[in-house]
Amino acid sequence: MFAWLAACSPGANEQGKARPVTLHLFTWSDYTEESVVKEFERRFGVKVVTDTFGSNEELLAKLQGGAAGYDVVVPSDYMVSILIKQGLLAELDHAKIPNLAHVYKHLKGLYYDPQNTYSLPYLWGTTGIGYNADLVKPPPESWQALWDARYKGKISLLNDEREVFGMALRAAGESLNATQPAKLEAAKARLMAQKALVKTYTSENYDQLLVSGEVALAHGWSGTVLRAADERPSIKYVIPKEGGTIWQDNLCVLKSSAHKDEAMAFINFLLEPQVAALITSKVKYASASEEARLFVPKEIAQNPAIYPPASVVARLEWIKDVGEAIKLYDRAWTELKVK
Ligand code: SPD
Repeated sequence: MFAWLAACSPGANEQGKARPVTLHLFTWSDYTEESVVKEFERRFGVKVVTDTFGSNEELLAKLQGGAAGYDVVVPSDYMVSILIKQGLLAELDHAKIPNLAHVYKHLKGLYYDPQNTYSLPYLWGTTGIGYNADLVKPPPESWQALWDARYKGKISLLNDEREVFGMALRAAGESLNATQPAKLEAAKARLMAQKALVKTYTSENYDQLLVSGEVALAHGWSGTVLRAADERPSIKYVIPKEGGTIWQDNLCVLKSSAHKDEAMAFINFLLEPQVAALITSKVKYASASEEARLFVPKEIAQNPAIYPPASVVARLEWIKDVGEAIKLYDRAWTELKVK
């Protein structure tokens, strides 16, 4: 699978230099293509150890709690802003990441890191509803489907406070970045009323719950639902008419990393077009690499659920750092989960 890589770029180990470095990657669950990691290890003589998280808040809590030893982390957009403010990210050396040239221009320099000083775009996607068309009739068009009592006990929501509150806010026609206490209270009341219908809040196994039929409707991320659909074709993905989240996950190096050169080499490797194409083919999220799209199978490159057209993107909103208002979200989320 990787013959072309070995041929075009000699790795450090091929020159006989053993580098006893272990790089620690902290990323989303189900977000890695094993053959890619193996190829990096082979070419660079660097071992990669992967640990996973299920939400941006979990990543932040682990880093704030002093989790030591991670080198490369993969926060989403708004979390990049927060990690920058907290002084946790290292500046990237663009000269060591020439594959940045392949990244779509419109995905660079976004609001959370205008010069890409600390982060480079990696994979992006959307948040919508995964549903089993054999069980859910008619097909959902609105977030209100997640409040449909006919599906009591067969609904899952992401275990993610910004996504869940964002969804409840959008369902009511509000911005998913609302900060007014009254709007958040109203969203919490709607989510409390919905709770009796919800089987589970999970960001990590709703694809399997959809496949097994235990869940008929899942609030979820595009690629994860599409992977479930590969296993069970009656599973479909829709972005409700009220709109939802667009997000981008990013490659960053921690300021505390002891292996910054290897971390930059790893980021450059992940953005190599054919490597990025393999990752997208596996995880079903759109690659930030424009060139990568040339190397993915047609069913992926032309799938509007993976690469949504501009008319769909226009209905989507980015989650942003809400500053001090995050305390309102945190409190409301805790109340929702404990009651
Ligand atoms: N299973 C990995 C899914 C990665 C999703 N990125 C999350 C964006 C959150 N707003």
